[in-house]
Amino acid sequence: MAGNRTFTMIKPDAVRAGHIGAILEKINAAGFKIVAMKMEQLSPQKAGDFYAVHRERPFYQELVEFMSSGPIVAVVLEKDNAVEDFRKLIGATNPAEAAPGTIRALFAKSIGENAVHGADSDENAAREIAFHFSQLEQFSY
Ligand code: IDP
Ligand code: MG
Repeated sequence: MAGNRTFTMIKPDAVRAGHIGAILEKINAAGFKIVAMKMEQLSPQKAGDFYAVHRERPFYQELVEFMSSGPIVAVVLEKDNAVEDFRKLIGATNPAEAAPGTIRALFAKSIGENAVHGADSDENAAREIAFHFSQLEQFSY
């Protein structure tokens, strides 16, 4: 039976560092199925819209500049309990606090340039998936 879905991005720091393959390998090894994927460079406008919930936070401008600074890889993942299990797989926002073996512990540079995004609820996952992918770009197999 199909599991539920979450949304991730491999962020510009990890793309620049050549970690796309290693991160996707960790994701597959943890039992997630890739059901949509694309590489793109977000405009500042699109990055700002994606992170609009953080508009009032002191790091918002820095976040928008960073997320539009180079290509990202947007990915939809399927697994039972996808959102919660993926947040466990990526670890804490700050890599200094991320559990050993998590994607951020392995690949993140700093609290801002932290290698991957992970949706934090089923509702946000659905919104973020629709933000990046049409129905035709999402697969079941
Ligand atoms: P999350 O990505 O673990 O869900 P959020 O609190 O939702 O963390 O923050 C969104 C993103 O904003 C983080 O992944 C990180 O790139 C950036 N960010 C969060 N806190 C800071 C900070 O204190 N300084 C700079 N960037 C930050
Ligand atoms: Mg978040």
